[in-house]
Amino acid sequence: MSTLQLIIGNKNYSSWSMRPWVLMTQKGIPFDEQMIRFDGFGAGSQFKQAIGVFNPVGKVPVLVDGDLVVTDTLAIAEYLAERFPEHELWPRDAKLRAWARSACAHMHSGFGVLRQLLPMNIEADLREVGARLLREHPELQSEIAQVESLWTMALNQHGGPMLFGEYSIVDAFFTPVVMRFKTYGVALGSVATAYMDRIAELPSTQAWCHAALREQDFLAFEEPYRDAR
Ligand SMILES: N[C@@H](CCC(=O)N[C@@H](CS)C(=O)NCC(=O)O)C(=O)O
Repeated sequence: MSTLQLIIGNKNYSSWSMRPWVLMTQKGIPFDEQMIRFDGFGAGSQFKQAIGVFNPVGKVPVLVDGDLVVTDTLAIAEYLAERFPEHELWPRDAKLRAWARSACAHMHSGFGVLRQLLPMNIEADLREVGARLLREHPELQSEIAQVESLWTMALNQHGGPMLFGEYSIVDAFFTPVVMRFKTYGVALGSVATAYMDRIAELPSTQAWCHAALREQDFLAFEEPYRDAR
């Protein structure tokens, strides 16, 4: 059996790459990582040239399993869940699994304002920017409230410690949101805050964040709010 290869972007910035990376790391699924540094998303960028070999859509993450190439986080998560049933990447209970899938699907296709206005930037402290954005954008407030009520309902109804019991794909999907809320100083109620802390303290999250902090890149096209580090 060949070793899985996960192709990712910069750890400080690439929220989509973070999801399968923390999932596989947290669940003990071995893989080799290949990082393609972001230098721009234009057709002529080295990033697009390099990722284009694997993914015609030109995005990370990409999972390579022998001669099989799987693109897109949701498809990667589903592939891993099928390939490693013993790791229980989805909740075992059918109802919880359905709810976890709903939350992931919504994360994948929704929360557009949050994703646009609060891009992931693990290294940065943007609490003042966050406070201003919250004042200026009621639609951002409303998406944050939706995330919080999704987390709180799941945690209150299903007992934690993670959203639907044990750590599963859905927790990996919300990990970059936790990172964003910390960077932009988004304050939530006690149940959601405790969940954020549990996610931030996981070995997988810590390992990714330590590597992100070691990166030296300042990518202006990923930095709407800063001129330098
Ligand atoms: N729907 C995709 C989104 C992936 C995505 O947008 N990745 C970003 C990096 S975090 C990317 O590669 N962007 C390049 C571009 O937008 O051209 C997924 O779930 O994997």
